[in-house]
Amino acid sequence: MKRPATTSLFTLCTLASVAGAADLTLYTDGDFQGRPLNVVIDLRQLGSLNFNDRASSLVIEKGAWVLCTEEDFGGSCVTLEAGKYGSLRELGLDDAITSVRRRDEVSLGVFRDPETPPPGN
Ligand SMILES: [Ca+2]
Repeated sequence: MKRPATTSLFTLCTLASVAGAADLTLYTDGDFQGRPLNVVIDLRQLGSLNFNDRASSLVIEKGAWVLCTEEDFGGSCVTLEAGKYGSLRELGLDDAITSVRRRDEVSLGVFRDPETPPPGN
């Protein structure tokens, strides 16, 4: 895909403006309405944030997130890529999300095959 050089400044500005923004935002109502919850780290219990079984729409800014119906990433889970999801009904997740985590482990400078057990075990 070709990208004109003139967009690079725009891209930089856009990146700067969203720096510190959430990677995942949950909304209590459909179409990004209601109370938002900004998520930047894995959350084992949305209930602790008064958000258990409440999310009805969401936006993923960065990465892919796994959304689960039970605590500790249990129950049935759905993985969503970056994008906007105005309704979670078709995914069977409307008012059902209880925990969320990133699909890909965030690692700083360490890359390993996911099939390889971590060293030291
Ligand atoms: Ca809801």
